[in-house]
Amino acid sequence: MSEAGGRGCGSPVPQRARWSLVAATAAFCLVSATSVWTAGAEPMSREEKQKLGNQVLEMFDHAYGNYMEHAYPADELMPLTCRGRVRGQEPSRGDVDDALGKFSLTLIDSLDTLVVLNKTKEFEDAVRKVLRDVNLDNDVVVSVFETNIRVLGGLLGGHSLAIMLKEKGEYMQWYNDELLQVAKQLGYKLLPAFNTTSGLPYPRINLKFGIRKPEARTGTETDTCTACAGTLILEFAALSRFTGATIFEEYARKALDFLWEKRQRSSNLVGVTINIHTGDWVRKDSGVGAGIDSYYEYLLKAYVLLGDDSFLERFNTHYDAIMRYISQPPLLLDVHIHKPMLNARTWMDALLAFFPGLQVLKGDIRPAIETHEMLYQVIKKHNFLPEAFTTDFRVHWAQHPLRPEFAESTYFLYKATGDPYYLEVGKTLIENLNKYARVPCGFAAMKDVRTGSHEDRMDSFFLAEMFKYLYLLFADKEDIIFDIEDYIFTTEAHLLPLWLSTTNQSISKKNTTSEYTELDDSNFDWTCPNTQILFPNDPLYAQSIREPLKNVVDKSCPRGIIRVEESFRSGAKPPLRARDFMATNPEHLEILKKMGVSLIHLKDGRVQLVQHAIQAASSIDAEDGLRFMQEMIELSSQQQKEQQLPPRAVQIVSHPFFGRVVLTAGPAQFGLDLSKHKETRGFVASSKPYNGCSELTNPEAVMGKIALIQRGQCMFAEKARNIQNAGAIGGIVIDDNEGSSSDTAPLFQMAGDGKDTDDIKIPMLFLFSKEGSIILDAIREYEEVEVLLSDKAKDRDPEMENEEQPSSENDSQNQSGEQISSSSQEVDLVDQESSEENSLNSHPELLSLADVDNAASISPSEQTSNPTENHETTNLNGECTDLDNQLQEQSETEEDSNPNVSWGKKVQPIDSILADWNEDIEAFEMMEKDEL
Ligand code: DMJ
Repeated sequence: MSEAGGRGCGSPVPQRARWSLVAATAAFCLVSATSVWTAGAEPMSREEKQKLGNQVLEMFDHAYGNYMEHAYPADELMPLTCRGRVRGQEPSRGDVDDALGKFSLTLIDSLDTLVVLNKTKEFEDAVRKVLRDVNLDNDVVVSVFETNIRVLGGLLGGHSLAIMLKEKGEYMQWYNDELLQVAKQLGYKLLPAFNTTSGLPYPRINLKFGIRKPEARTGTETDTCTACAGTLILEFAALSRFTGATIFEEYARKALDFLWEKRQRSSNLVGVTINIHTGDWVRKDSGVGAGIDSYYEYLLKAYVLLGDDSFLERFNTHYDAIMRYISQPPLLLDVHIHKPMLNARTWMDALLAFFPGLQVLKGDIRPAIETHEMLYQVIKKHNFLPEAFTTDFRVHWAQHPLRPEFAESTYFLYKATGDPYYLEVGKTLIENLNKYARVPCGFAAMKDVRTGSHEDRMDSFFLAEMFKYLYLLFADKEDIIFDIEDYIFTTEAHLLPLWLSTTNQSISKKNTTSEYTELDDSNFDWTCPNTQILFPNDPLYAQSIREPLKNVVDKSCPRGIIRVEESFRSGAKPPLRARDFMATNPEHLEILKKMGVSLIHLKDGRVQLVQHAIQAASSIDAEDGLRFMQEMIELSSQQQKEQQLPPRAVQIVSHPFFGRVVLTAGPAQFGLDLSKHKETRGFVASSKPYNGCSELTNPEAVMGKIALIQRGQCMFAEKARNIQNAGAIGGIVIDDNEGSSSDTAPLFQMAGDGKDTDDIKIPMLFLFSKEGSIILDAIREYEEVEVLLSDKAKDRDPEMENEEQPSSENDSQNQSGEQISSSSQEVDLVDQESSEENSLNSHPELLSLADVDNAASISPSEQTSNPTENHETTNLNGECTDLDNQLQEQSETEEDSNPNVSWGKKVQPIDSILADWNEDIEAFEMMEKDEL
């Protein structure tokens, strides 16, 4: 972002860097705004900034130190079990593991962070370790994308700063481009991935055997993600320019050229996945988050680094399309590339949080401020950005692997606006990390932001990016030993020097195509953005943009997206909404018929809906039917979700954990409901027999405690009754399946025994074996281990450390007095896990759409409301207004800006509707299959 800005607007600029300064100086010019800041959020004192900077350093030491002590030379630290994650030795987590190549990933990814954080001595040691220990010739299949951004990028970032330090004359005097040589070896190892006719790389490669050979175990893939193929140019070009070996830059350029060729020509958008042989779009949904994000980032940054106009022209063309279709400030919503007016989903993913930072680089500050503010409010609600959240800001996917994108955008916005508000945002990020993610052995990813439970994982990008951006946010120029403005950040926040643009330029010259001269560049700004325009003499500019959004999350009404039914506008009767539908209402049945939807009563009492568009009374009715079906699917899945109990948390509160380790636990459909009652706290004790399937032989040991029981051999309810009879105040069932973990297996609810379970009064939770063994190990080491069973991890402020621990005796008296009244029942069945089918059966009024043969005819053509929604929508002041009024107001502006919006009225031949639907269906099914 601020790269190149050090030269500043108006300083002599080499010809090649014409726009790179524009992009970069959007931020640089604005940086100067920091010094004239006079109003808005309270300015932060230098002392406070230094204090926060020091806190970041301490946190980095905690993360890096634990990795080096307990995990190195493994790729990553497992912070809960305090050991290294070695691929093959842990249960596979699927694609996530493709980043791990047995090449000490975290060490390499951390190299340039060490220099940014002023840890030059540690950097010197780390470089020596890389040169001594890292082996790139492992028989492992790795992701080309991840290896490029994290390992090649890490080596090049390390090299860039090593030569900078050497030149300064104090450190790294022995350095002789060794990291660059390792980078070059790695570059050559990745090249076979490009052996496709399209030039798009295979997504994976075997580091030792390459691709396609039988030993390689890879090379049969046909698809890759757009970001995977389009995020190579910075590292590959840097490698070429550092070494003079042009082949790397050539290959990366070819892949980018191909993607550009394949953009959807009418929308200028790209899909999420592409066939690497045919170039067909496999997933036709398009956004700025997962699967596409860094493709856009690299087009703009390739221009900044390489000064090649074609990259800027491509970026601007895409940016224009993004702002036209995807940007719905403050939201960024995926659309279909071939029908960009139609939203492809009703949720956003966390990766898009990088986009405001990229908008700063482009110089488009207003939407950056808006989206960032919306994201910040989601964070304030959930402490972290959940992996995905809905348009009405509910959690869609609850994990958070300590992603740095939001910190990145915060840093860039601070550089651009100088608004101390962004320093306060950074302070909140630091506090939340320490409060909720810090564990005794590093920082653990959040398994579920709602419960505060952890995953045994600390990804390398946490060290590569998070600490860099947070440190830089609070640092003044003199706090960094080099000029950060002379470098560009890769997508993994590795630093590449801008002087590369004038080095070994032969490749760009050779490949210059003429196509781009035909593009209309009238909307391009070739000059340095003027802060007077971006911040029209108003130091409160950023605040004035944030102000209307300040309650957008809290006060949001479920968002019924306003691509509104034409019938509302015309005064005609609104079409039937899924949420209003009643199978007993004859008028509704009549409407269904008109829409081509038939209703089938299944034998088990459920109702199934099937749509045959061809049977609809008109194409408009068919479209209404289509939307109705889509709404019904969402409603049904929403209801199913609501019936599933959310996961629970087991928090170890005794010394030395003090509440810092939170384990994800499965709930039980019987016993004390932790979401309604106070949490249960007590010391743990293993039951005898361990399976808890008969009367306990050690009631004195479990009395007043939380009993640990092994899964299996009898029903969960029976175990609960046995430990309850022995006086336990709660139970934790630990999976008997060795090595199982909530990281790799879906959590489930413990079902009852099919009989009345009201007699079970104590809370019961389930832990997979790995999580369970954290408690068992703790008992071995510390004997007395106290845990808290709850629906959400409780504050683990230092008070927890000082808090007087309630005695287990007292607990037991309270609990047993109030809650225990047991009557044991004998059953001789095996454990039953609840399933979706169970919940559907027990709620026969639910519609089952799972096996609708024409579920296919259900298209994500329009964003729908959630089932609890009233006729309300959200305005940006955060107030709920009556939909009818709002629609009136909106209709004019929408129609002005968006002529296609009245699609309900368009008369389209049924064949073409069907053809379109089929496309939607494919895209929809794909999305369902491989979301993120
Ligand atoms: C990082 O590895 C990179 O930023 C990448 O582009 C996508 N996101 C992860 C961290 O979230």
